[in-house]
Amino acid sequence: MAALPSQTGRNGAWCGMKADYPEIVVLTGAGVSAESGIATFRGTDGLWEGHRIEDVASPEGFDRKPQMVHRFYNLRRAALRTVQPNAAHTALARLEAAWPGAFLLVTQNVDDLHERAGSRRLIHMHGELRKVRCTECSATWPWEEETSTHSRCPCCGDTGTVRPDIVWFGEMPMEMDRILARLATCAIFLSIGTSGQVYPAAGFVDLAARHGARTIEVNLAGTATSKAFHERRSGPATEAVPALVDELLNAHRSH
Ligand code: BJW
Repeated sequence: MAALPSQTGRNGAWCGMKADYPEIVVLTGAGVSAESGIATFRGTDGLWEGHRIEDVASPEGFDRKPQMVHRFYNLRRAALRTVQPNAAHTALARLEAAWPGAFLLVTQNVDDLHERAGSRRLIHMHGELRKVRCTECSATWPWEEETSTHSRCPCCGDTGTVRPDIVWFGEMPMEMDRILARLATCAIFLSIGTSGQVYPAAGFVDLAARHGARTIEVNLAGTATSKAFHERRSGPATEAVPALVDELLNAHRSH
């Protein structure tokens, strides 16, 4: 296994230490939940759970066939109840709890496995399966039941229908200002289980590196953005992430 960043960085004893308490930003994608049994997006057949991704993950797809999109997300919301966080989710929660510096977990995932593992400082940049948004007033609501074209916003009554609180293609991801600010100040940027094919998340590594962060990718395979990282760890997230977290915490303790 490659050693943790030991090169002298522009700001500290080991690259990745901009301050006394180095700040970490972690980006996760579908690969972190794959071993919990949630399908990733980009398989070899170009279909995602039997659907073309643009049919179920775009505002145009929802306008064309709202009932189909509701059904698709209802199934995924129900499936969430059958899965559990895995060792990668747990390790990231452990890192957050033990790390003395600032920490932010940015997930592209719409499942709630990070929260269930104990993560608290996180942003769901592509939304959440267990929430809906009113098409009228944009209020968001926790939602456990099935949704349909007949579901109504609790505050708009008869006028407001609901849609999944999910960021579809062409829509602005959530909390971008906060994410960009943290990418500019972090000392360590970890990217775990994402193919690097969807922007703006795929561009985070460049932003973090440009601001001086040490960047590390964890993935089963090479990705569209692998070359942009200082370091790569190959392997399943349930093995590679706990090992990396141990290294980070040990490196910190020995300072
Ligand atoms: C493992 C593993 C294991 C497996 N262990 N690893 C042309 C050029 C550039 C950009 C664009 C373009 N045309 C359009 C765009 C923009 C567009 C985009 O990026 N399109 C690309 C397809 C080209 N992006 C957008 O529209 C975004 N909005 C936007 O850009 O707004 C404008 C703007 C923003 C900011 C600043 C300025 C302007 C919105 C994107 C919304 C994405 N939504 C989705 C669906 C919603 C969620 C849902 O319904 O579930 O989000 S798409 C889908 O892809 C989902 C994911 O979050 C996202 C990323 O996928 P992810 O997580 O990387 O999964 P996979 O399957 O791709 O990869 C899994 C990885 O895990 C693989 O690498 C495996 O090897 C690995 N793995 N098992 C470790 N056990």
